[in-house]
Amino acid sequence: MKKTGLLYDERYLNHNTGLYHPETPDRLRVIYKGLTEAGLLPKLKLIPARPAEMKWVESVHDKAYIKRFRELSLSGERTFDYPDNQICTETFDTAILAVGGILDAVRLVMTGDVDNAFCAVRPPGHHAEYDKAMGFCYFGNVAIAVRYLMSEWDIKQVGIIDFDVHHGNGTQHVFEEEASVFYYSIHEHPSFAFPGTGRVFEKGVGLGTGFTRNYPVLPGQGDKEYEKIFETDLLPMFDQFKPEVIIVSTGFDAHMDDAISGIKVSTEGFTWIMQRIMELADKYSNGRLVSVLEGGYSLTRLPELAANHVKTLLNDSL
Ligand code: Q9C
Ligand code: ZN
Repeated sequence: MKKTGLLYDERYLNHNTGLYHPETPDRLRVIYKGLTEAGLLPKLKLIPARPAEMKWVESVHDKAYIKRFRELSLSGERTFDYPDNQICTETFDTAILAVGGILDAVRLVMTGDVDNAFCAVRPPGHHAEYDKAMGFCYFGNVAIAVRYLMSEWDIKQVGIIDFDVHHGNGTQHVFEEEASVFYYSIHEHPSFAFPGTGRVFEKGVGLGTGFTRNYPVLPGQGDKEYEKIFETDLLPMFDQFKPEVIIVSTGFDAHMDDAISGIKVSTEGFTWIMQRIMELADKYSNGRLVSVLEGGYSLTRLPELAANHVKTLLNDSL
């Protein structure tokens, strides 16, 4: 068994996206209920949320953007940059609590208080750009976590695995010129082509060339395709890169029952994926792994997906 942290806080429910938005507080409600009913809570170290220090948010985002987001959120305005990005008066504070909680989870992994952690946060982060909210995302949660690791913990090689069904454009853009952060994304393309980036030819820029890897997957594909990608491409790449810490952008929206995508990964397929990532972390990263929730919208499947995910982090039997 491993020591696994769970970042969860009821304040993550306060970001209200209105009626009929897929990125709803119910996602976290059913995840927490799923973990509870699977008997996992007593096995986890609960990490509460706390506000992030602004310097970490500013390590990835434009100060004027942060100010604009805070003001618009507090103003009672309902959308920010795109109609997809619903906001309420609590959205800014919730986004700051997501970042702060994740940084705490990273800290606990680095001090060895836990081996790894699952961060069940809202709002998600991987689409957020330097000065623009996109795709239900406001702050680049994972990118900020990586900046924190590099400047506060002297980590020099970070691996990011993003298996959310959408391309993490925001995360990629932060690190595409750097050779010390390997960003690997598997995502659907073309079909439901949001955000449209993440083409095979996007391989990094300048010194970062070769440290961004995009693997687009056609709609209709599922477990077999993901197994092929891991065995023939992702795992060999990380065998070369040897990350000191692995950060996972965990999206469950490639699930066959998730209405937002045409990808058909099964519940067991997600477990298989996470088992391979755990093996990588054990091999190169001293087990240090932080999983950060991105998308995943099937309220009926999220409980089992989250429970299996956490059992895999715990090295518990499935
Ligand atoms: N309005 C995440 O899974 N769909 N974001 C755009 C056109 C946006 C998904 C449809 C999907 C964003 C974190
Ligand atoms: Zn997604």
